[in-house]
This record gives sequence, structure tokens and C-alpha cells, in this order.
Amino acid sequence: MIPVAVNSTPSPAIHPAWLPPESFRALGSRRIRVDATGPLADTVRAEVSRACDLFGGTVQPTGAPADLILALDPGRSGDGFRLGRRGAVTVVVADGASGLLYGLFEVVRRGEAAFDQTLADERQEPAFGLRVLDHWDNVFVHRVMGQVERGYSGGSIFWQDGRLRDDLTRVGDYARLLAASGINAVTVNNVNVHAGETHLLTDRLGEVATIASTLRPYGIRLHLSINFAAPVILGDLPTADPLDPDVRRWWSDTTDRVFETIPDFGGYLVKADSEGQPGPFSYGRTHADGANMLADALAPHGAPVRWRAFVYNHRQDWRDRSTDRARAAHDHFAPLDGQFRDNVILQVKHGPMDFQTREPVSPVLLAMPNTRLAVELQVTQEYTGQQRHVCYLPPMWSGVLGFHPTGDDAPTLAERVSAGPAGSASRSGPGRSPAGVGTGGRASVRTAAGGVLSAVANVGDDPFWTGHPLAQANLYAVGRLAWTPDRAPAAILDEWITLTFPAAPAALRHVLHALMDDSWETYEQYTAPLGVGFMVRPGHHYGPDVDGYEYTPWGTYHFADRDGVGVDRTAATGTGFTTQYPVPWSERFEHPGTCPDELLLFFHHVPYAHVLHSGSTVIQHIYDTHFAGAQRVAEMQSRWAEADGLVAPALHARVTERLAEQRRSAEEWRDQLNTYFHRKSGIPDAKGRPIH
Ligand code: GCV
Repeated sequence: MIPVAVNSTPSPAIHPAWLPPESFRALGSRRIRVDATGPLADTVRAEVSRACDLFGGTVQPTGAPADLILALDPGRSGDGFRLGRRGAVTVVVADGASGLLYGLFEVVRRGEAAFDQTLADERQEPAFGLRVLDHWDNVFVHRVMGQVERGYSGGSIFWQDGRLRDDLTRVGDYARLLAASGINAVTVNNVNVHAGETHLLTDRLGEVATIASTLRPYGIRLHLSINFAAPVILGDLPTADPLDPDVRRWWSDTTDRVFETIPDFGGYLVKADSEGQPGPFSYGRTHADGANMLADALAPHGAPVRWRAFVYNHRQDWRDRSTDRARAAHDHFAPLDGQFRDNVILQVKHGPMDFQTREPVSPVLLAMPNTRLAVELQVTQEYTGQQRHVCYLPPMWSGVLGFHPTGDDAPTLAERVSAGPAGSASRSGPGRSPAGVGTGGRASVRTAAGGVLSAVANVGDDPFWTGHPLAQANLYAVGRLAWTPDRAPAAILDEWITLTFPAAPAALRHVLHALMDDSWETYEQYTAPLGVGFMVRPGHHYGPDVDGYEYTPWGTYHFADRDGVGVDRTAATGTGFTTQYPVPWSERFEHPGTCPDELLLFFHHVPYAHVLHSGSTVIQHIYDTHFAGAQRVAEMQSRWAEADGLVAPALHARVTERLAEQRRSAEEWRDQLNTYFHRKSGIPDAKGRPIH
């Protein structure tokens, strides 16, 4: 058994996020029994005991009377649990030890309602079996990206200046927060694995093991991003060719050592042949060859490799209008469907480009029925305001997870991905390793149960965890959606408010909903219009720069000229990207008349006078939304002033400061976008507002 050390006393200076002591009042004032043993049961007991110390309740011995009993169902395993009343007692019956933890936090979430006579029986289990946050944290401060790539919350909670942090209290607190939101795994280093970070796999594995033991008490497994060229960088081998026997042996031996050191190690994450990272293309091999090699090394240990589908040409000639970055992942991966081992999970960004404010769902997620898939979301707000802007992202994520790939009555994307490949349990044939079918049964158990949702984390060593205190809600929500993808974003926000601000008066609740519910839409209004994307400052990606990426090699263009704007991705006259979708979407996206307004410029190059379904022209829509978006931010600022005195002064001050920047930035976006399109089109604003 792996030893567990519970060390989760929140550091005093750090904001408690959604677990302030007060949110344990209902639990901590009761008589509670934990009828289970083992490491996670010990964590549950420690939580209960801490709550009781605060609020006067008692931890009861087995057999003693109790108001709440947490017990295990001996016949089951997994994260699920049942919650209900047996007479005057609230009972959590968990499928497995982790279910005890999730059941406990459900009781915390419900507060007094969990002890109400009318509490209805309910069973909960997560839609996605693996719910993982990927940290883009560098061990060594990167000369351009710093300690955390695309991080907007200070330094890494794991690493500092090339070393593991001495004090990992924060990591323990983080694990606790994640467990309370439903997350069960964390990747502790950036997918861009630089030479220094490559050593985490071997000679610096001890540091990784220390993090793993800090995460373990809360049921969080550790994953590692690996460098595909590690056998060359670390192993003194002349090649990293995935079909070379020495390379395969190197990965197998190295992986065995990882599991000797960290027996519950979660798996590898790989970015290969992408943005300068090494990969199988260098050896004339396919991505199936590369992924399967790692899968074979992991299979005896029952663990998966997550292989990212974010592969495209980042040295494109902007003059070439036939190459379409949006097509790249599907072009590379769809032909490989059915060739991956059972313990390969293809991790796909939710949109075909790169975490823009508005994108269609990636067609890769709809095209590979014989491959395990992970939907990758981005919690860190790279393109959505960098945690200086309020941007509550669950409405976007719900749209992705609730998307109906083959028509309105067909299963949602979340249902398809969480169900896994058709007939996966008994699959065999080319690409299925003997291990994947035999001993790899363990891999299936760990990875097949409910598919995978992964998300790029947004936390750092900032006292509020996320830079912008309200960005905590995005982190909380991603875990909740991984359990219940159809949970309404406003309901998740409500939960987050109740937990984070337990004494919140109705006025604060109203202010927070007013600021956050529609904040993604607001952000979209004042930034790049109608799904065209980018228009940000190159490099750091903050603030407007309409042509910033227009003549670069990155494949991110809007093609605005004097007549119109947008990217022609149709089969008829454009790049043919629409054909990567199944019917009915290939047809709906193909024609401007059926393409949803919000994605029009993603799929079509249209004249400025093109009339949208809304009745507005494209140019007037640009003007109207940019004025409206900036105006909404001004209103958010005055709404937040009403929260003065209703939240801690430091939190109020931090949000006030961020809103001032959001307003400045929104007005800059408004003015640059409106001016740019006015100058290009020569068409005046129908309402005669100031354009420069
Ligand atoms: C970690 C985008 C980001 C990069 C990121 C990359 C990825 O290009 O700007 O910082 O690299 O996506 O997802 O791998």
C-alpha cells in the first residue's frame, strides 16, 4: 500500500477558494461516521475531524449513532456514490475509496440541505473517467514563456527557478480543491518539454515522486509530459525512432523505473511534431508508430499515453491560400483511426485552430470512432483575456460537450467521447497490442471507464490562485462538467458562489451573476468577430492587433480586404475544411445561408454588406457588438462597486483593479476593430457613433 500523508491545512495567506472553513459548517456540526479503512478513507476522516473541530461535531466510532455515515459498497469500485436518507441519517455509499471523497464533498456542497428529511436518493458518477488538468509549467524559467507557459497567475506551484519547491503545502491544498471539484489527475510539466525538463523522467524522478505523494491523499494521480527525443537526450542513443528495438527497450526500461518509484503513476502526455517539439516524423514514422511505442511501454502497468493531435505546419507561407491550419489535425490523424493501441488516448483541442474565443468543434473528435479520445479545454485564458478580463468559460465548454455531431437528436459529443470507441472492450486486430487486449485489460480499466476530459490549468502561486479571483470559477467548473457535462453553467456558478462566499447576501450573488454569466459573450463582442479568431498581439496574445498575424507563418489569417472578410473553408471554392464534418454539419457549414452567424467568418469570406440571420449586415454587426461589448464592461465595473463591503477588501480591490484594465482593453479593442473595418470597408456606422 502506498503511504499517505495528509497535509492540507490551508496556508494562511492563501485564498481558500471554494473550500473556506465556513463551507464545512453543516458537516462539522454533526455526528459523523466513516465506516471504511484505507488511505483515502483516512483523508475523509481527517476532513471530517477538521470540520468537527471547527464547528463542534464529532467523529463517531463504528456502530455509534450518527447523522451522517460514509461507507463503501463492497461489491463495487470507482468514483461513483449514492447519497440519500436512511431514517434520520444521511448516508453516502461509495463505489470505491475515491467515491467516499467525492461523496463527502457533495455533502459539503449541499450544506444543510444534505441533512434535510426530504433529501432524495441520488446516484452520482462521473461522465469522464479521467479528469485531468495539464499544467504548462516549466521547471527552468523559459526565456520567453517564463515559469508557466501561458500562465497568468504568478509562478508555478510545483517548480521554481529550476528546482522543486521546498514547501509543497500549496500543492496539497490544490489537490484538496481539485478533489472537491471532481478532478482526479494532474500533469506537472509543460507539453513543451525542454532539454532540462526531459530529466524529470529519469534522474529527477525523485522530485516528481515527491509531488505525487503530495497529490495522492486526495486521489489525484500524477502524469508527466515527456520529450519524444528523450532516448537521444538522456539515453545516449543515436535515434528516437519508435520502431528501433533499442529505443523501444529504452522506453520500456525507463517506464518500469517510473512505476518502481511511483506505483500509481498516471501516464504520459506527448506533444510531438508540433511547434518545434520532436516526433516520429523525423524518422519517417507515423504518429500511430510513435504513440504505440509509448503505449507498449506503459501497458504492463495499466497506464495510458495521451498523445496530442495539435499537429500543424507553423512555418506556412501566408501567400498560400490553399493550406489551411484548421484542416491539419484531421488530415494527420483521421487516416490513423483504428491503428492506435487501446491505451493510447488521442487528446484533441476542442476546436480545429487553437483555443479561440469561438471555434466550431474539432472534426477530429467526430471522425475517429475506433480511437480513444480526450477533449482538451483551456482553462488558462490565453485568448480569453489572460485572467485580467472576467470571462466565465463554461458556456463555451457546454456548447462543445453538448454539441450533437450527427444531428440534433443524436448523442452529444460528451456522450460519444465518454463512451469510448465502439466495441472497445473486445477489440483486437491491427494496432491492438497483445498487451492491450490481454494484460492491457488493466489499461482498459483505467482509461476506458468514461473517457477523458483534459484541461490546461490556470493556477499559479498567486494568493488568489488564478490572478483574477473570479477565474477560480473556471477551474471549479471544469471538474464539475467532467462529472456532469450537461450541468447548466449558471447552476455551476451558483454552486461556486455558495461555496466560495458562504455568507453571500443575495446582493452579492446578483452582482456575481451579472458580472459572470454572460462574460464570455461580452468578451466575444469586443474582440475578433463572428468566429474569425486571433487579431491579437503576436507572441503574448494579449490585446488587439488586427493584422498582427496576417502576414506570418502561423496559419491564422482573416483575409480582410476592401470588399469583405473571413476564411473560405468551403468545399466549393475554399480549402474544403467543411468536408471534414459529418452530415448535417458539413452541409450547414458549407453554405452561408445555413452556417450559424457566430461562425460565419470561420467558414466563409463574405462581403461587408452580407446580411446575417440576425438581420444585421456583417459590418454593422462588427460596429454594434464592439460598442455593446465595451459598454457592458463599463456596466460590470459599476456593478462590482456594489460588492464593496460584501467580500474581503483584498479580493474586492483585486477585481476592481482587473476590471479597470478590462475596460481599458475592451475600449482599445472596440476602437481598433471598428476603425480598422471602417477604413477597410469605407462603410459608415448606421448609428453614427465615433469611429477614429
Ligand atoms: C504549450 C498554443 C500556445 C502555446 C502552446 C500550444 C500547445 O500554440 O500558444 O503556448 O504550447 O498552443 O497547445 O501546445
